[in-house]
Amino acid sequence: SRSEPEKPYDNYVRLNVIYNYMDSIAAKYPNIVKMVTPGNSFEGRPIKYLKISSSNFEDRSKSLIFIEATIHAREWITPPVATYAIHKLVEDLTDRELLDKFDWIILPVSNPDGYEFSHTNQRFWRKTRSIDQSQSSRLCPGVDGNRNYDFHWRTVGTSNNPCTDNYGGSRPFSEVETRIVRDIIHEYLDRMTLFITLHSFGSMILYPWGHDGSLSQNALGLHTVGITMAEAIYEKKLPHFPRYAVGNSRLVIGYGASGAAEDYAHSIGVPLAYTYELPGLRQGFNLDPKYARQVSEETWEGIAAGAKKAREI
Ligand code: ING
Ligand code: ZN
Repeated sequence: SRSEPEKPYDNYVRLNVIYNYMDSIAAKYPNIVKMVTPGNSFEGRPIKYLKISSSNFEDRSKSLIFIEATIHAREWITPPVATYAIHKLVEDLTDRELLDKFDWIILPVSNPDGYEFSHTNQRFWRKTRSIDQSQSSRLCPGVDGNRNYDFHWRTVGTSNNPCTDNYGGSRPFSEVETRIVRDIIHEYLDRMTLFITLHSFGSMILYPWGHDGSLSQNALGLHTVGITMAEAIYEKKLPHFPRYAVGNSRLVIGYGASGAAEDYAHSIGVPLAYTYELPGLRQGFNLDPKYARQVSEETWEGIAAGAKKAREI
């Protein structure tokens, strides 16, 4: 007998396990789930996302939520959280309202090259694996995807030196991995109400503007929904997990950064755009995988509560 595919939200798993899970979901629920492969990474790995809708995704009638993860390779708790969201929406259905009221796009691994490299070569690799024309880039591959977006690009908390971890790239959107995320946001901008980019670590919910610490026109909405998300996580978290902090990215995390996904999405018109810094406890990027399921469950509670709150404001 064939065994069930391994669940990518109960442990840290390699890219093929995540993709096998997505493939199996798409094959099993063809009326709800569509697999999209918009392109390949720099090293030629497919980048895959799921479009999830209880009606017809293409009739564009519902507001849309976009969850993206693993632009930073070493942040291993982020693919479990993204794939668990797929599980809850498609397989579990206890939150049926969330499937009825929204369409969803879930992209669990936006940087597959870096993610695999963090398994095979360097555990704490952060960037993509691209090389550009410069000599130093050949010596030091990779661009920080969360500094590569075209919003105050390469001005704050970033570098023009390819040998640093926050290298912004040779130009905005130099990376195919960030162009793919950009293109999803643009394609569905007219109905995208909520964008969440998953990172670790720190137990924080961050919102624009990350480059200068100022607040956007929609700061009240961002804070209201952010607080709602954090409260829902609080209800579900384990006692020894820290309480989430909610606020402006630069103020809460303590450093400014330009060219981040959250700021770009908000700057072009996504009303609610967040960076989640998932818990690291004392272990940081190496959060014990025994907590993968717990973090996935509690974070889903935050996303679900935020989605419902977003409908009120
Ligand atoms: N943290 C984010 C980073 O890219 C961030 C934090 C996001 C700062 C957006 C400013 C704006 O540095 C991680 N863990 O990558
Ligand atoms: Zn990150």
